[in-house]
Amino acid sequence: MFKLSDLPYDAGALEPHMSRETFSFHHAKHHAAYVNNMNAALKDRANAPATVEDAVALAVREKDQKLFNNAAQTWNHGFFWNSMAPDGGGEPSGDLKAAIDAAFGSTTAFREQFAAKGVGHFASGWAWLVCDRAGAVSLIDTHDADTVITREGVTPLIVADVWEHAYYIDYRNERPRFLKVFAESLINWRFAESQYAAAKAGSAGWRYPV
Ligand code: MN3
Repeated sequence: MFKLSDLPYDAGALEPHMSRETFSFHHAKHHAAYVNNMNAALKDRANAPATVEDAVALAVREKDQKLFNNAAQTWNHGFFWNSMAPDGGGEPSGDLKAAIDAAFGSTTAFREQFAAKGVGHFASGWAWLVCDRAGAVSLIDTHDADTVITREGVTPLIVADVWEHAYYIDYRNERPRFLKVFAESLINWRFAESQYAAAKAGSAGWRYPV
């Protein structure tokens, strides 16, 4: 049985950008429900996976959409909490900063293009900053529960949840305002840099805690 992963900060730590009330629903109810539903989908299986990453891979192999939706959403939310930090107004540095400048022109241009990627995504899903094995960074959006961890050679650096439940309490219907705040004031650049270093070293990066 997998557990709901803890937040890496206090539920009030991202205020005023993301409220304690949002976390009381988004983490304690939405994320928790995905974990519970994943566990229910895995109950009584002989080949029970040892990690959430393995549960996602199993769902892909067996074309089990219900398991995939709940396992991928469990993973994506754990990654999303780590993609934000209370001091998130900072800047990327080092190799990651150089890769962002090469791909987008500047950190400011990255922030605008990342927000635009999330705004332009139709309906529910996720906006990602990813890198390839050579260290080149790019933007990807995925629909519903879809995740980039099933993609060969792709390492996620940052993700923004663009499901309405991610922003409706704090921003109502204003997804563009939420994504502007995310891109400018919430990104955990030290986490993105650790993911970037892992990708370049050929290692796995962040894993959902078990
Ligand atoms: Mn969500």
